[in-house]
Amino acid sequence: MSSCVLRCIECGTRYGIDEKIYSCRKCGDLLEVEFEFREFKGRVEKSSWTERPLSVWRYREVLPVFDDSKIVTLKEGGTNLYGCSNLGKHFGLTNLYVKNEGENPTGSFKDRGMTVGITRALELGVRTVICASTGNTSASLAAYAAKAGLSCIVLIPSGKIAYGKLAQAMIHGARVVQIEGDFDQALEMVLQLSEKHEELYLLNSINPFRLEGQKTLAYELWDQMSHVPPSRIILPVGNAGNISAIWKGFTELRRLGFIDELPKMTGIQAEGAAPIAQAVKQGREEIIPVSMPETIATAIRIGAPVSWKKALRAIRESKGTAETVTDQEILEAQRALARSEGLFVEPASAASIAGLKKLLETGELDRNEDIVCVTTGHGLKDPEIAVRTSEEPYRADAQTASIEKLLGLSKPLPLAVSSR
Ligand code: AN7
Repeated sequence: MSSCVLRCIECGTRYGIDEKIYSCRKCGDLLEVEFEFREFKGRVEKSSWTERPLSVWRYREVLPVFDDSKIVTLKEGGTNLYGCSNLGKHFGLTNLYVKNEGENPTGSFKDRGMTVGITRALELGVRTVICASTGNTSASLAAYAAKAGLSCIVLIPSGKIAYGKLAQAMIHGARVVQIEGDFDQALEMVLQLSEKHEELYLLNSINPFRLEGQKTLAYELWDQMSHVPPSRIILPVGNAGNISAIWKGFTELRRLGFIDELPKMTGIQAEGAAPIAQAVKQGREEIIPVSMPETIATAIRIGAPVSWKKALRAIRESKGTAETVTDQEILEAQRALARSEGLFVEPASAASIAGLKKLLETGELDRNEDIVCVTTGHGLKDPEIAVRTSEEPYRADAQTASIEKLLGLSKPLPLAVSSR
């Protein structure tokens, strides 16, 4: 590990890496981990990375962890990159890939951040971790806290969290608090609680160490694509940590001299919860929070994304864009991916595919681009939606004859007659 500091993204004030702070004391803006890359060069070798398994910790040298003995891992990262020629053909695309983050240990990309965040919690000597969540963050935090022997508190919006995620937080032993309010209110509360109570360590994506883990998606993609990053990355955006983290990963690869071209970061939001996409479309410097966010993709039902400034910078600096999609478009995309590629992703994740379709229709994408859609969470997180939006199962009594009749198998098959 090389030396690093925490740096305010707005006023540039630097803080020691061991300070337990979540925002700049001078201007209140977001912090990020900044590496001293000059002394890094020559020490980080592509070849030493390739000897290790594809995973978050393959990139150990660019992760801000100081004591290897404290690393808490459930073997996160190393998710597959699928060439999606069936769906690609359907859209008229030559190179479409899906990076399937649902393959992480708790079924979402959050695990990349939690392995680093929880390790950091151990290094700081805290006993209790806390987060607000639309579901996946709480599932991931609960699992990693369990592995680390820490106690865990999660605040979730009542009734608006997918069942699989709730089950995970509960079985891993988190203290789950359902609040009468939405995610944005829950986040506001954990921010206040962690400022007030020194013993709580906040692991939402405002915590820069979490984003350090999540940036490894960029490093992995670069490795999986023979060291040539795609021209565009499309991903769902909620609290906007992930798009910011992935962009940071790519800019670091450039600073390390490993790449020249950077991908266009393209964020997709649900129509009813799209403050960032609206700011991009309207060319505004700031977002206008959405007060009553609504979408079937509960993971991204967020009206006041904390990392909005990092995300807008990522989108603009990369010459990317942002788009909104309707719930209907999200569900159609979920089904299309499941039926053409065999990949079952949760609705929020399918927003990336729905966004791709929409950007092709509006002519904003070039059909020859190398496009990677990031699918952020597994479909089994939210089985209710899949059941509700699919054809009902047939019903039959337990008789072979009934099934033959039902499926039209009762007549003997006609003999094959050669047409030649
Ligand atoms: C499947 O779990 O915010 O833009 O509290 O679960 O980095 O917030 C989840 C977010 C995309 C958005 N896809 O990522 C939470 C939470 C899935 C998600 C996002 C989430 P960010």
